[in-house]
Amino acid sequence: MPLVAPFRTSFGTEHDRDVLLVRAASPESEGWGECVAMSEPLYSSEYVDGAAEVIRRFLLPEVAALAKAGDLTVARAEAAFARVKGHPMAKASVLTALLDLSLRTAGLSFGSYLGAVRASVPAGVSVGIMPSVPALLDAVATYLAQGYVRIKLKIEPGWDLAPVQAVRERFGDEILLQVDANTAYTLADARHLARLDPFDLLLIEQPLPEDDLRGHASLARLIRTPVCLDESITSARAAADAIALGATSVVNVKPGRVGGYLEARRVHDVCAASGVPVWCGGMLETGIGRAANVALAALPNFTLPGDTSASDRYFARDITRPFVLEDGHVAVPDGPGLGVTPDPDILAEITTATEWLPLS
Ligand code: SMG
Ligand code: MG
Repeated sequence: MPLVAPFRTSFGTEHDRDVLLVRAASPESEGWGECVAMSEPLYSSEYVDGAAEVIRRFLLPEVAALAKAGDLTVARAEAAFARVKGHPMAKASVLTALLDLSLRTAGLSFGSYLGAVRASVPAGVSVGIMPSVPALLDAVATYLAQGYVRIKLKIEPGWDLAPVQAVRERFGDEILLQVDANTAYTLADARHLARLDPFDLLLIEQPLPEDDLRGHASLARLIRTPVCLDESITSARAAADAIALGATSVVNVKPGRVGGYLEARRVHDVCAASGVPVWCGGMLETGIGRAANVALAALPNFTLPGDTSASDRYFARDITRPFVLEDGHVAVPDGPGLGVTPDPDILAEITTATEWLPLS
């Protein structure tokens, strides 16, 4: 799916989204899950073709074995998937399709199942690295005019202080502003990153490598901007460890990165128990992944606006009914399961390959 504009981060530029969808079908109903892996392993080690292979070869046989024994539930599938090391995004896509199927069958929405306490969630927007500061200011002005309640700037060495300063000067101290480095710095950059302190950012997201928890803990003591981990938070246990070490004081929850919505809720719970606020990250999802994210973002400890933007921030035409911004908020779907389904005509138009894997 072509993106409405290229999205540049410290690790690369996305021009379009190669989407892998999982559909689970039973005689009564169907369920959908979206795999958030990118085409290349640059955000994390997973990539979309690899995820398809893991699903086909290692995950679906586990689902088939459970189904054959008459034991198939989402919780049991999650437990069975634990035998397979890693590959959380592949696992999450299958588990989400199974969860959607079972919730649709039961007539229960994702939001009610997960424990949503809000009917809509405030929407932030993630703004990529731009060719120039004026181009960035134009983009931010457009998003603010649309009603986004929080701006996140992607940063990297050479594109950090100047864009942040320009946005603060142009739009003032009132706007909620944060930055995301996607692991582009090292602890040796601590003094440089401390120069962001005067700009009163909500947080700096994942400045250091994924496995550098100790570095993040040290950095957190050297800068005033709160450190928020994204890539490093691979499970509820990783979240608990990062909090205990002082490596993170805010957490970005991405269901794909932690292996699904059950684990994402555990991350939320662990953080809540430690008094650490969370927000919902984004992976340029279509309406399928977005529906589930928006439901998750309605849980009580999601106290900061997430990267849960409206469909038109990403795609000229989404595959589901579009998510729209109303007064800076996106509504949590309340129909059974995800509450949205892909439009068959749109799906047929953009589908490049389909594989049907019967379980028996
Ligand atoms: O879905 O709005 C979105 C994108 C939010 O910046 C975003 N995601 O590190 O948080 C992040 C990035 C990862 C994906 S970048 C292609
Ligand atoms: Mg991030």
